[in-house]
Amino acid sequence: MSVRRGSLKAVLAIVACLFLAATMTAAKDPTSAAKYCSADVTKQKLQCHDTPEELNRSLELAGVDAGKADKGKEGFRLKSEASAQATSVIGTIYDNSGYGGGYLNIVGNPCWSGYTGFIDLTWTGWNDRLSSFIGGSGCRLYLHEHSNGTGAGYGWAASSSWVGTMNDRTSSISFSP
Ligand SMILES: [Ca+2]
Repeated sequence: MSVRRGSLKAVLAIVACLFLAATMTAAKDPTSAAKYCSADVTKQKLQCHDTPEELNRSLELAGVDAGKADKGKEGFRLKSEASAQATSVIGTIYDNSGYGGGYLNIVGNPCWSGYTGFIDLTWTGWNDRLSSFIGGSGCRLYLHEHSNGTGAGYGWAASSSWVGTMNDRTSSISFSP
């Protein structure tokens, strides 16, 4: 009996160690998992994947033309959208400068038809994270320090390989033609 208890304790100790190790690894690099994301501002829907290929495959399954979705530089359309105002990628924000690292495709109404847009980054996991961005679908971007479109700002710009003082500080973004 005591042998069994001893081995049970050992197993519990190993499980505890593994859990601790996993927690510590996650704390070191919170962005290591699911680096490639897409957020639809019209539906408040977010999806993230470990590789760009997985993200594109998932978008394809959802009816998105993934052929043009790579890096999100130009708008792709949701085939399932029956309305004239199909959503497309209105901007892509990147973890690193020079459009490097993980990225978030922001999907919304295209700006070339006169629409303006806004995204609060706090629900996407991309708060205080972006270092560069590229606009899409005729959109220029304006970065805000706070989630409600206030605080310090940067823009308007169609793209920026380095956002300077707004690096890792952006909490919401406005979109405009
Ligand atoms: Ca960053």
